[in-house]
Amino acid sequence: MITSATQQGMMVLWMCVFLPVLSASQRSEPMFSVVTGTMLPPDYDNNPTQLNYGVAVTDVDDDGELEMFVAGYNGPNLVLKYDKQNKRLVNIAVDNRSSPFYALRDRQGNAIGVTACDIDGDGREEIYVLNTNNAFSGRATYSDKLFKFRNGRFEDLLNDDINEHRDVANRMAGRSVACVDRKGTGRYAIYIANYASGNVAPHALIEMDEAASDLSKGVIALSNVADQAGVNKFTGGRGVVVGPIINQYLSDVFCDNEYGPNFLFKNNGDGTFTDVAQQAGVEDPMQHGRGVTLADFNRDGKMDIVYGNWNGPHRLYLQLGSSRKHRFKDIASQKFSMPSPVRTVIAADFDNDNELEVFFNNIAYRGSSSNRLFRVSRREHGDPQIEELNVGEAAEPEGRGTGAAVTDFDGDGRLDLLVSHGESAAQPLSIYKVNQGSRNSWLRVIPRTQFGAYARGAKVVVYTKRSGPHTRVIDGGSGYLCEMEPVAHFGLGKDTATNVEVYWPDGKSIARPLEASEINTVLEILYPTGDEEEETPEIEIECGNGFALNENGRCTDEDECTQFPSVCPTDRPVCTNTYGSYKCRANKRCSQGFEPNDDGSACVAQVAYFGGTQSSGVRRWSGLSLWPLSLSLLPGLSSHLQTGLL
Ligand SMILES: [Ca+2]
Ligand SMILES: [Ca+2]
Ligand SMILES: [Ca+2]
Ligand SMILES: [Ca+2]
Repeated sequence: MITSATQQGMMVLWMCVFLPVLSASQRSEPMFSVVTGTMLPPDYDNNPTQLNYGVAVTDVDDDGELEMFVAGYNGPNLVLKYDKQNKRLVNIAVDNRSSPFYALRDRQGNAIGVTACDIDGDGREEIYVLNTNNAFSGRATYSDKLFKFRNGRFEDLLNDDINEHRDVANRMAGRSVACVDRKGTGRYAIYIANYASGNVAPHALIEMDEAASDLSKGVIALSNVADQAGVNKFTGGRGVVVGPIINQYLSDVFCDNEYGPNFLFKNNGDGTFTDVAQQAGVEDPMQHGRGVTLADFNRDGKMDIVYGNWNGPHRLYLQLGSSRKHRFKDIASQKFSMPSPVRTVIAADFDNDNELEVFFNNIAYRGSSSNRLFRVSRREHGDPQIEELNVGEAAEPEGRGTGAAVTDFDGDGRLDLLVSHGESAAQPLSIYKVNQGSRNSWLRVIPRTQFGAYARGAKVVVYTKRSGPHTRVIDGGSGYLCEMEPVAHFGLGKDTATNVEVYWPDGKSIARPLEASEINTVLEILYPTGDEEEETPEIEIECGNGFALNENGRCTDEDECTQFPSVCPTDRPVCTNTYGSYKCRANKRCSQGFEPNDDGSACVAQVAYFGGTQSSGVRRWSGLSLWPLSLSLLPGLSSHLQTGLL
């Protein structure tokens, strides 16, 4: 007998599965082509058919090129390196005990989350792997691993004698991990989004204890500082992303959680954090977060947050407000927010046309579920426009997608996409190349820490002649269980980049003009030591329309309303300064709770502060009476969520 409640649940599922297929207009040219067959054909050594999860992009072998570390769940972790001669990817973590990468395989660990960053300040990134052996939540039967290159090979620091009794070997079932330079020292902490079971397994933050360590002897003592940093909360941890989200340069942390509100941890500047998710309107407490990433979609210099909710509405939270009040509003369109069994979410300019795309990796879960791609284009004086693109062969409707990462492994200036699969079926990895935009210009910027490592969490701004400033954050962990390449990738289309600014997590910054010869290249930018600040650049910095150089040599928004008091026409005399421009509107008075619309022709409700229960994406679905019900409330599904899906 099928009960009516079960039927309702099934209807929801059927809608999840088929609505995206019916609604995708797919008029554009396909974005991705599969190249797995030539780049990484499935085989036992390099691309085994196994359960894989997260992917981190880091320089594992220290040769200056980036590799992809893939978390293997029921098989070894893989380290995929691009072989330039044979134009294919090979796994350098080979099954040979004499290999320096042998320990990275860690066949016993059920690895899901992975992230890399320099925790000890030697300029080389360590690799943190989160394992979830035999547990969905709470205590796991196997420790996480923190691999450091030492004594000619990778070794696990958590297994060192000194760390055995420091309560740092995270034996909890968690999900995502990410790197955060919480004090701007260039020595990173690992943020671990554990999945709590009651009062077991709060979020953890593990870093080197400098006083207890002796770097000259290779002794690295680790501490869990989650308590003192104020992030040791109990929740169903899922996605984590790090960067100057509401701070200008300090690294903040955003977590999208399951069975509980999200966290937006504002960095207080002293290594502690305060959760401001409620004030910012990003708690989304009824939804179950998965993949998350940061991007500045409207190019106002403020980071926006985009994430997927498991079979719930996906969010595109645009950051509003001044530097003191941090508020976000969900601008996801109906198509964009369409619930799906989502895993990783990536924002990147895949076709180098200088507008960002958002890639949703969906897991085929009780039926097929295609991956989807949207372009989010900036609009002058309006919220960005969202259009669905044809994802091409990366749709993989039967793919059991569990993770994905971008990097440009063959160095042609166009991003490549790796998708991992697992969970409910063993599938090999797949590799995609972008078909579109081969004639567009690009620029790749790699900032380094004071120790020479990748500056995860640093902010990179590129100013252009026509499309304004483009802002990127060097990824310290995003997607879902993943970490993208430590590179700020800028598509330029036919535009010209005029100068670049980098802001490190300690507030240090540099600005320098770009020469024509630097377009279509990779720029390494070193941490400023102080001497180079005095140098006078040979060519002048051009900030572009609406921006001017300030006394510190940085491009800043011009306040046209103050500088040119009569800049607005008499029929629209009210001037509002905006980032890179200004707005003029008619003088209209509105009653409390309302504000004039953009042109001052009418009063509209003020952008509310979404106190937390529902945000606009939910309300848009009110036509479908079932949507406000989260799937977890439907009988028969909650137990599956609790036990089956990682
Ligand atoms: Ca390398
Ligand atoms: Ca290191
Ligand atoms: Ca923004
Ligand atoms: Ca694009």
